[in-house]
Formats: sequence, C-alpha cells, structure tokens
Amino acid sequence: MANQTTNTLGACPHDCPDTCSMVVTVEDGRVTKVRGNPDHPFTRGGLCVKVTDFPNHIYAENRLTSPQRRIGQKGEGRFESITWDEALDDIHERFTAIIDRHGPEAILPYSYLGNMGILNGLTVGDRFFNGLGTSVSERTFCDGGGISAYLMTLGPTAAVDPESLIHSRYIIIWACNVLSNNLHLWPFIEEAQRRGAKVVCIDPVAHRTAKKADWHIPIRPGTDAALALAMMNVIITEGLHDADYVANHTEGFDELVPHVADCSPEWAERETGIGADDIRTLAREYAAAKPSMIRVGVALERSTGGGNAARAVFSLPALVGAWREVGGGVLQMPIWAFPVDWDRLHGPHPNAERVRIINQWDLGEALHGGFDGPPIEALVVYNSNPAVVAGAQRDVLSGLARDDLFLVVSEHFVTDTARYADIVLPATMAMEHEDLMFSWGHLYLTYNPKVIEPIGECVPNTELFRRLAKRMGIDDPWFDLSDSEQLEVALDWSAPQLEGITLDRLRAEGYARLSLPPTDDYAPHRHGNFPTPSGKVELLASMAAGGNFVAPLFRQGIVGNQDGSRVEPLPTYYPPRELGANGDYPLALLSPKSHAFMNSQYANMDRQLDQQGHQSARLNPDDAVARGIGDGASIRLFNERAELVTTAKLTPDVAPGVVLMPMGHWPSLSEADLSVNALNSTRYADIGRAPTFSDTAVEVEPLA
Ligand SMILES: Nc1nc2c(c(=O)[nH]1)N[C@H]1C(S)=C(S)[C@@H](COP(=O)(O)OP(=O)(O)OC[C@H]3O[C@@H](n4cnc5c(=O)[nH]c(N)nc54)[C@H](O)[C@@H]3O)O[C@H]1N2
Ligand SMILES: Nc1nc2c(c(=O)[nH]1)N[C@H]1C(S)=C(S)[C@@H](COP(=O)(O)OP(=O)(O)OC[C@H]3O[C@@H](n4cnc5c(=O)[nH]c(N)nc54)[C@H](O)[C@@H]3O)O[C@H]1N2
Ligand SMILES: [Mo]
Repeated sequence: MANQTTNTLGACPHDCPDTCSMVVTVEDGRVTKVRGNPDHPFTRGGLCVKVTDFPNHIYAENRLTSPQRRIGQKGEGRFESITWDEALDDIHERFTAIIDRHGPEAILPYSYLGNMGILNGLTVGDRFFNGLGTSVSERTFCDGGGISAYLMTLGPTAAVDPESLIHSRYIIIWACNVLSNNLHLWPFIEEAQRRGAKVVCIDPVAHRTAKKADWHIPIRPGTDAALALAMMNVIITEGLHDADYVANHTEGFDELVPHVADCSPEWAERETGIGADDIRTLAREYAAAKPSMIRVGVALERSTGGGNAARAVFSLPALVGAWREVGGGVLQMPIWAFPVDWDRLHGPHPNAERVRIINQWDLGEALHGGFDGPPIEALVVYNSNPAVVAGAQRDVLSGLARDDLFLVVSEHFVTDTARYADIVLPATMAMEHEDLMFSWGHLYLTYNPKVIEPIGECVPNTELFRRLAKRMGIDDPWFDLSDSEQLEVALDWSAPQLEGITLDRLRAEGYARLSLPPTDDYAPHRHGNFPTPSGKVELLASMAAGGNFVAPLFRQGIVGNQDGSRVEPLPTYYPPRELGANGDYPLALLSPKSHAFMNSQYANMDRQLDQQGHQSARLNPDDAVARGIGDGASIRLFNERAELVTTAKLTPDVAPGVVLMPMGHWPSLSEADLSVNALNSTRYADIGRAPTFSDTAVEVEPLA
C-alpha cells in the first residue's frame, strides 16, 4: 500500500489559556508529528515543552486500551481486561444496588478539565449524573474565586483581547507565570516591552517570567489585597484617578474613599514586605501610563482573602480610566466571549433546589462521611486526577482506598487515582475524536477533527456517557445525538460573536476569531457598558448581598449562595490565616504549576519528568543556612497534615520565608509516597469557594 501522509489542523486539548492550533501529521493511520500552526495568530508555530512529543503520549506503552476490572487490593493497581459490556454490567449492578439502598445522592461525580473540549470537557458527564439525580460536584479549585470576584466587579465580559497587549504601556503580571503557563501570550508582552512598555511582575518567586520583567516585586504570599488597596490609597490621595471615568462608570467610589484612607503604603509595607516607596512608585507609574494592563493569574485568589484581593485588583483599571484605550484594563479569562450553551450541556437537575452539593475540594472529607445525607458509596472520576490535584491528599488517598467504595475512573493511564478503581475505562485523546475548543486565553474558536481511529477500545467521554445513560435507562434524547450533532447545538450559533462562523467553516479552516471588533479597535468598556447589575464597575459589589458568591458555571446549573457566609461589599484585606499564625510552621509553602507538566498530566512520562525533575523543595539560602540545610540535602518538609521526605534545592529566586514545591508529581512516583497537596488544607478562600494553596504554613528540617 502506498504511504499516505496527511497534515490536518487540530487543537491542543489541554486546560491551558493558549488552546493551540496544531498541525497534526498522520502517516498510514498513525500520528507521527505534531507542531504548532504557524498561521494561527496566537499559536504562531510554537508548542510548549509538554506536548511537542504528543505521538509518544498517544502510543505510550502503558496507555489504557481496554476496560479494566480490579483484581488486586485497592491502590495496588492490578487489573484484568474485560469487555465494555462487562464493565457496563458491573456499573449498572452496583449503581442500581446503591440507588435502591440510599438513593442517587450516594453517587458522586468528580471531574475537571483534563480535556477542555466543549463536548468532552467541563460538562460532559453532567447530563448523565443530573439524569440520575446524583450529588452535585462543585468545581471551584482552578479559578472559582477569581471568576466569582470578576463577575462581582466587572460582570461577564471578555473585556480584553489578549493580542491587544502590544498596545499597553505598562503591564503588571500579577501572580502569573506567563512563560510557563501561558507561553503564547509572551510574544505580545515582549512586543509591548520592545515598544517601550514597562513590565512589572508581582510574585514571591523570581521565575522565568519575573526574570524577563523590568521590575520584579516579591510579595509576601496572600497579601495582594493590601498592596492593591494601598495603590488605591496613593491614586486617590494624590488625585491620580480618572475622575470622569470614575463618576460615569463606577459604583461605590464615595464609599471606597474612606475605606482605603487608612491603607497607607506604610501599612501595606508591614503586610506585604514591599517597601512603601516602591508601593508609591508602582501606584504612580500604573496611574500615569496610558494604557495600563494587569494580567492576573489564578494564584491571586489562593489565600484566605484571595477573592477580595482579586476584587481589589479588578477595581484598579476603572480608577485610572485604563478601560478607555485598547490595551488597557485587566486580562483574566476572556471565556465570556464564547457563546457556549452551558445550560444545554449540563441539563437540569431534577432536585436542583435541595440536592447535596459537594465541593471537589472536600473529596477527602466526603469520602469519610463528613457530609450530611447518604454515604458516598460510588465515585465516578473522569477528566481529573484527585489523588494528585486535590488538597488533604492523605484523606483523599485513604478515602479512595475504602473497600466499600465503588470507584469508576475513565482515563488514559492508570493514574494514582485509577490505581484505586474497581473499574477503569479507556478514554480517547484529542486526535481520536471530534470536538471544538473555546479558550480562556484568546478569542479564537478552534476545531479539532478526529484524525485517527481510537486506540484499542478507547471511547470519547461523550460516548462513555452515552453508553452509561443507555445502560442506566436514562431517557434523554441528548444521548441519541452524535458528536457532530451535539456540536450543532452546543453553541448559540446565532449569537453576534459567531456571525459568519459556522461548523463547516471551522472544519475547513481549523479556527476562527470570534466576530468582535478587530484587535486594534477592541476597547469594549471605553464608554463603560459593564454587564453588571448597575452597568458599571462595581467597586461596591451588589452581588455581595448574596453572601459567598460562586460563579454559576462551576455547578451544574445551580446558582447562588449555600453557606450564607458574608462578603464585604467593598474589597477588604483579610490577612493570611495559617501563615504566621503558628510559630511551629514559619514558612509559606507555594505549589503553583510545573513547567513541564500539565497539572498532573505528563508527570508519568519520562521526557517531561526528566525536564521537570523529581519532586523537590526550593528554599531561599537564608532559610536553609539557618536550619543547617545544604543544597541537595535530604529534608523533612512538614506541617500538622503531613510530612514529605524530599530534596532541598537552594535558590535566591524564592523569597525568604517561602518554600516552592510545584504541583503535579504523583505520590506513587515520589520518594515521599505523597506529593505537595498532602501539605495543603482544604480551607476555602473568602469568595467563590477558591482553594487556599498559598496559605499553607510548613517547616523544614534536615533529615538526620
Ligand atoms: N506548564 C504548565 N502550564 C499550565 C498548567 C500546568 O500545569 N503547567 N496549568 C494550566 C492551568 S489549569 C492553569 S489554572 C494556569 C495557571 O497559571 P498561573 O495563573 O500562572 O498559576 P500558578 O502557576 O498556579 O501560579 C502563578 C504564580 O503565582 C505565584 N503566587 C502564589 N501565591 C501567590 C500570592 O499569594 N501572591 C502573588 N502575587 N503570587 C502568588 C506563584 O509563585 C506562581 O509563580 O496554567 C495553565 N498552564
Ligand atoms: N497544590 C496545587 N493543587 C492544584 C493546583 C495548584 O496550583 N496547586 N491547581 C489546581 C488547578 S488550577 C487545576 S485546573 C486542577 C487540575 O486538576 P485536574 O483537571 O484533575 O488535572 P489534570 O492533571 O489535568 O487531570 C486530568 C486527568 O484527566 C485525564 N484526561 C485527560 N483527557 C481526558 C479525556 O478526554 N477523558 C478522560 N476520561 N480523562 C482525560 C488525564 O489523563 C488526567 O489524569 O488542579 C488544581 N490543584
Ligand atoms: Mo487551572
């Protein structure tokens, strides 16, 4: 047979702001090469270190290719291959018995964005679980806090075209490691820098992005709200604010003025560790540069007062009138530009008013009977790896090990979560199924065609839930639709942003920029028009009246406050709770993203693991010397939740008082048999039930 080679445009499926357009080479039915699409204005031909060897991932020797049934002890990872029919029979039998005994709320789904496709991603299982009436899984551990704060302050607006950052004159990168986590934004920032913009990076760690900035400001973790409030204080007391923009397009300025009157730079210096003069300089430069831009990362929300920190930062651009110009404002996630019909995708819950909602963050507690209502007797995990990514890792692992828990995991590999499963189901990767990608880092819709047949008996998540729905007797016409048919109704194709964009066009061209004004003219809030209840930037948030606000997207169509906790209507500083509170644990543990992993994905792949290095703790030399710890020494890293034996790496890049241990390593592949989330608590931040990874106190000791 003649060799047949095709090059097709596909989409990177990962949970990353860049959503790259990829050229996928297929030779004789096998993917042989993947590269960044040189014609895509955001991808610009490059891919990150994680995915350049995609074919190795697809054809990895240990890839799951058939359904598996456990034959060993839980956690041992020993399985036998079974047929799909046998797997579905087992699931049907166990689910039916559990529902008979306790009702459907004894079943808990657990998923996140392992796959970011509109069909196969965030909501893919929801119609099935809602159809059964199971407990609802609340998914706020990525950016639930930041997004909730954003909605409270600015409303659901795309706000900024990331490509317009070339026009910015001053760019503050606040708690974001752009060069590792949002690589394809960097050229736009670099272009602005070339044109004379100043780039400032506010981060306790001098990572590769901070090193390229013009000014790196190390901040004490969890104190960002103090910095932002002090910036407001300087801007207002020195009259640097844009009085006209404030008067016309904000709510609550009169209340804000006395609120920040005591937030002097000297006060903020004591909280943040940043010199008062530097705070003044930052505020003055930020207010003077027109236009100024703030790129926020997810770590801003990850402290006790993280939601308020995000509210304060989201309030700054209106004070200085940054929204007036292209390249001004705040770049969080432009997801709101994509008219995805999330309601249709997740479908209604039959018991929406009263159903039990369990936040993913509380998995360990939920598995140990910590919630009212029926015991969790079955857990279904897909698109996620809670054994690695969730806090209180020891509780999660012991919960997954429960003999009476029926655990079903849909995966590519036997992850540390799947090791505990009763049934493991094999899932396709991007090239094996069709999907369409929205983006949380640019304004393009990207189409992903199926270019090879699924490996073995792998099925897309869509098909998994079709099979489960049929076997469980769920009567929902949604499950009769093919993937292509689901795509036809997954978006509101009549929305103005999709004018001129059709599935046919996407299939032919691979991607399309949303139909919005051109980048160089995209300043949607030049004249206000914020989609908040008041139509203005809500410095004083009307949504605070509802209590702890959680953005609706993260639940299966259930909106509103559940716990009644109070949110201040004005952005307020809440100091870190754990850090500094206990003299036994004087150091702040940070666990941001790993450069060479995709959350926990690729942490089992040799090349990426080599590139990232094994789990280790980075310490400032001052802290190490004070404890008699040398570079490369074995140490104990601990707090009251766990103890990890690991290697110390000394570097001045980490601020004194901080320990850096990026997330993603699998416990089973780590010296400690635990990874960094064993040290993290499951306490929530103030808004949106965000996690508090950056408010974790630890101590280190040399290993005797
Ligand atoms: N290479 C790679 N890229 C990724 C991912 C990955 O795993 N690997 N994951 C993707 C996902 S899901 C996400 S959400 C994004 C996240 O990407 P980012 O938004 O960049 O988030 P993080 O890496 O969690 O944290 C960013 C920075 O915040 C700093 N930080 C921590 N606490 C604080 C604090 O209290 N204040 C301040 N000012 N800074 C703080 C950390 O030192 C870190 O440098 O990346 C995506 N891209
Ligand atoms: N300490 C600490 N913990 C963190 C964070 C942090 O910064 N620090 N970040 C948090 C953040 S921002 C996020 S987003 C979460 C990420 O949490 P997760 O979304 O759980 O992270 P991933 O490692 O990407 O896990 C996804 C799993 O889905 C699988 N998968 C991928 N595609 C498919 C598919 O098509 N079908 C099926 N069935 N499975 C698939 C992958 O193999 C992988 O094992 O972690 C959170 N946890
Ligand atoms: Mo995330």
